[in-house]
Amino acid sequence: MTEPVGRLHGAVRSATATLHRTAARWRRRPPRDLDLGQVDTDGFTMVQLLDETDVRDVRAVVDTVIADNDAGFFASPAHAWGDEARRVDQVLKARLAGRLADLLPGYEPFMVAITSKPRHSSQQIKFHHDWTYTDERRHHPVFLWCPLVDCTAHSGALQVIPGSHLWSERIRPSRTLEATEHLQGELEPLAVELAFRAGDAVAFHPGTLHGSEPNSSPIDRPAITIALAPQDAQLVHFHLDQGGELSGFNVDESFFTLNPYGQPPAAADPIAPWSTALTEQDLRDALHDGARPEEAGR
Ligand SMILES: O=C(O)CCC(=O)C(=O)O
Repeated sequence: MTEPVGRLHGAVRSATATLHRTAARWRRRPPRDLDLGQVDTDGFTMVQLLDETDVRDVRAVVDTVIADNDAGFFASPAHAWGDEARRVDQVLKARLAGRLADLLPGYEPFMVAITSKPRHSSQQIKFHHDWTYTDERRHHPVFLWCPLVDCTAHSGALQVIPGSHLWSERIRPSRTLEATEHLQGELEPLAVELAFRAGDAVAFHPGTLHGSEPNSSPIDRPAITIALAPQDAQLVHFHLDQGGELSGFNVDESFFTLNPYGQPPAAADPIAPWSTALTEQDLRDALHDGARPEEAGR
């Protein structure tokens, strides 16, 4: 077995073990402390992020935005970048600063986003990665997806694919067609369904594949995503254009709420990409090499 494939099998075995451990733990609330080691090995972990007062205050801010947006799925800044997305980002960063500093000392939130899936929404969010936000050869961000109501897969809770952050070290740029677009049938059986109480969060590596099912419940499912990076990490953005050219830029945190979503910055310091962009073939290779559920003993 080659070294990367061995590493992949190891990650899948470790994630499977975590799955069994975590499944038992989900009957209780997850811990208030974040197990960063588990994010490194398995790509995700659960954490009790917000208390009841936090949930109420965050919900009040989120409701001002989603009240006017009753589409089957609404994400800010992805569907509504600009001043409103920036306001929400700034207000929630300020409101949650204390809790985030306790949870992840040495990290700084660089984006707070809203994802809302109303009741009886048939909208599925296909499995995908998030972008590359820092030089992951040195350090990586941590994402926190936190629903503001209790939810399960049936009501649109996020699902993750354990260990998938280790499938490739290539850059994940903004692009027109996700590398995962044609692989949904292979990815879905690998996903873990998570159950959340309002204020619980899944902390994950942005390279961990994730998605969500329709919200078949009679209850709206508002959620926030908080992206944090080590304080000394330079934020970056990569874009793959229609011609297949990959460009890289140094950006600051305002880029993620103000810039038109998925577009390269109009003016920013260019940087040289340290790899080519992740491809569908990379993911097919990883799936072939050992991420199949039967090989993980599931
Ligand atoms: O909130 C959801 O249902 C999906 C969120 C998501 O996948 C994302 O923000 O990348």
